[in-house]
Amino acid sequence: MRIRTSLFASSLLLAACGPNPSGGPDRYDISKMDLKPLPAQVSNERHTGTFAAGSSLSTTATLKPLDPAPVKEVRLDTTHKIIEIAPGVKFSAWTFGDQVPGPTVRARVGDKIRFSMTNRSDEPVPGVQLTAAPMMHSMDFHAAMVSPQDKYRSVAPGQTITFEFTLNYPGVFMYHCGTPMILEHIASGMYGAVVVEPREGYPTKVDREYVVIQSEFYTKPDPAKRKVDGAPLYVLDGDRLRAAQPTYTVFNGVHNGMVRQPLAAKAGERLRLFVLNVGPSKTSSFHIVGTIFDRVWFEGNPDNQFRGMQTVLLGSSNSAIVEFMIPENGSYIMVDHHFANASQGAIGLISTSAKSDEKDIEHHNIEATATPSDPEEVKGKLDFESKCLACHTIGQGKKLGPDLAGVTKRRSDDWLAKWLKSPEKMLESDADAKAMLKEFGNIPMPNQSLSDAEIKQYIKYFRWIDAQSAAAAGPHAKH
Ligand code: HEC
Ligand SMILES: [Cu+2]
Repeated sequence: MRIRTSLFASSLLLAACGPNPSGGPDRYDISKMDLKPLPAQVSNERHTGTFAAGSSLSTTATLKPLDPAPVKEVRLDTTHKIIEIAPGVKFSAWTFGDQVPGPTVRARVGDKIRFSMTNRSDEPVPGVQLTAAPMMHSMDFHAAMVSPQDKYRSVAPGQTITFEFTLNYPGVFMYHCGTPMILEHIASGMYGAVVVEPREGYPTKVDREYVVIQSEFYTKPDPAKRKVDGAPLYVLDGDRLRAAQPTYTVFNGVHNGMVRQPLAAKAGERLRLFVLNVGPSKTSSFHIVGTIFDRVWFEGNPDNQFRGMQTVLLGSSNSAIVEFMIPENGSYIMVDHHFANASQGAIGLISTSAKSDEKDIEHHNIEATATPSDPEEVKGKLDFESKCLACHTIGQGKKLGPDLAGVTKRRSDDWLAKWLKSPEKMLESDADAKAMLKEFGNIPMPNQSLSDAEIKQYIKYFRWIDAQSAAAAGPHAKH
């Protein structure tokens, strides 16, 4: 009797979801789709004013709720502008909607997107005279089913293209510039996401929704040594680009951006992330430390469902919706589990404390979000985050190695320089180093092959940290 009931229940489920081979209604019935969009229009009219417009657009990681209008007017103009990939790293980028990644479009199956784009790559950026030369650009929506030769045409600076299409499949779709060299246009920042909900909405309820877009940057210092606001300008490194050797791999356009500004959540909540891997050339092994994906909808379509996953593998332009619980208070770490990519900046936090790790700030009096201003200190901080965080923390207690908050108080600059140059020599000859080795379970710190210039930057960064906490502590310092 038990068996019969559950068989009955599962056949009901089968009938209710997905294309049904036995002849039931197919929700992706081609004969019911709009596959006859009007031809694209190209004009010499230049749009002025805001670079991105439309009530379906979200410009940050927080995804706005669905706008119910069945026709979505979307404007994403292209610009050339300087963006900041990491603190102090100013990069000459090309954009949709004047930001990288471009704004996220949210719509529903059956909705029509009425798109327009003016190529404004020839407009000077206020206050900056350094942007790249004007350039042809185009728009390729993976969410559309249209003739690329018509809709994805390149338009010249000053021209406007408009076209419309109907959304036939749910998913999280990439959009990008399709003008040759496509690789260069994507690597310069021309991409974003379209979230298409199923016609009937998602089958689950969640408390918060965020968009996480992974992408690579390939940078080199400007050969002409130009500067922006006193900081060196970085430009696209074509050799690294073709060799698929990024300098930064990031979430939402910024190196460790969501470490400095974590996404908010509360214990007990259910979250939905819309995750897109742009590439252009690397895969992402998307994982969140501390939880399990209750549901994964590969490519953002609930028909492609996995349960209880630890990691989702995303090729270039693949996506997924992942849903999970925040089990208890803490900071849950989003990473590309290809750790070489994570060490280049593909790390972010979902945190239950708005000011992340409040306890530790109180303890060590360091603002978690504080960033030094001196370029050498900034370099030290970035290098520290990518090379040393595996074994050290600053103000969060010991890991494999000591907590480095206060290290400039217990060691001289000379000692630190010698240690960083050659820990193995120090462990042979220096009594303090030997004592430390003993305290850390006889695990020696591996030589990090640092240059003298890098060592100087680390020490400057450690000095800056200790100066911060001394200033914040004032006369009431506890230790
Ligand atoms: C694989 C783990 C590991 C990595 C990576 C690592 N360290 Fe260490 N570090 C240690 C250990 C362990 C010690 C403690 C001494 C020992 O046991 O050799 C240490 C000690 C230190 C000390 C001395 C601390 C004190 O209190 O005197 C400094 C400074 C330091 N590391 C800096 C760095 C920097 C900068 C980097 C990144 C370039 C780095 N470490 C990368 C493991 C590591
Ligand atoms: Cu382009």
